[in-house]
Amino acid sequence: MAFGRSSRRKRPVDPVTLKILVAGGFGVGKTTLVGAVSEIRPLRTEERLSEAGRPVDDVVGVEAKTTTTVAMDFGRITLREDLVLYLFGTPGQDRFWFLWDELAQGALGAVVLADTRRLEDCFAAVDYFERRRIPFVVAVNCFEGADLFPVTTVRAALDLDPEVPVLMCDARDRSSARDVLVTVVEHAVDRVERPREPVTS
Ligand SMILES: Nc1nc2c(ncn2[C@@H]2O[C@H](COP(=O)(O)OP(=O)(O)OP(=O)(O)O)[C@@H](O)[C@H]2O)c(=O)[nH]1
Ligand SMILES: [Mg+2]
Repeated sequence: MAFGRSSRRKRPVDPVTLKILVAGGFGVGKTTLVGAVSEIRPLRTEERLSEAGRPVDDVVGVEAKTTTTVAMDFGRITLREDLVLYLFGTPGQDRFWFLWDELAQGALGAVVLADTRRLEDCFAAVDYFERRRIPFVVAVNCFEGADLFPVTTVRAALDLDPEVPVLMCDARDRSSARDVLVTVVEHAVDRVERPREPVTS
């Protein structure tokens, strides 16, 4: 892109704002990721996991977890002076599925966080974005003690289309989480520029 003389002068720009969803199964690190990258104090809607909730809250693999998201997480990150992302973390538990359509409205793209110890927990999120044609990337949150499978294995297990990016991340680490978000934006922009062939039934 050619920059004219006027564009070299420093002046405030109105940034483009994009909405990105951070989705995935229960306890996979969605709230953690939004909190790690957000430059504003993230809005959280955490409730304590109670004994009463044990039968419905499957905490296998995340036994240390004491709270769960009941509505959404919200955060913001400025990727560039002219590009700001609004991040919406979904609740992970099935009983909050009714909130997803509301949260997904207007989203440019999504991150599906996955934990290789419970990979099947992200099937529903992958399905959801595939059906609605919302571009998404799969980010494997590398918990300690979890087997590190190669990207090709994760891709095959989730039966992903070849163009869906899969990457490893640490949801607690700001730069790692930021890399995931950059990948989503790049992938979504790529999809807008090169739309897929319509599915024939
Ligand atoms: N070891 C390790 N722990 C993590 C990582 N990411 C998150 N955690 C921990 O895992 C637990 C779950 O994290 P959350 O961010 O609450 O998960 P969530 O996906 O928002 O959970 P729900 O909203 O209940 O579905 C917390 O105790 C985090 O501290 C990680 O990369 N490594
Ligand atoms: Mg959460």
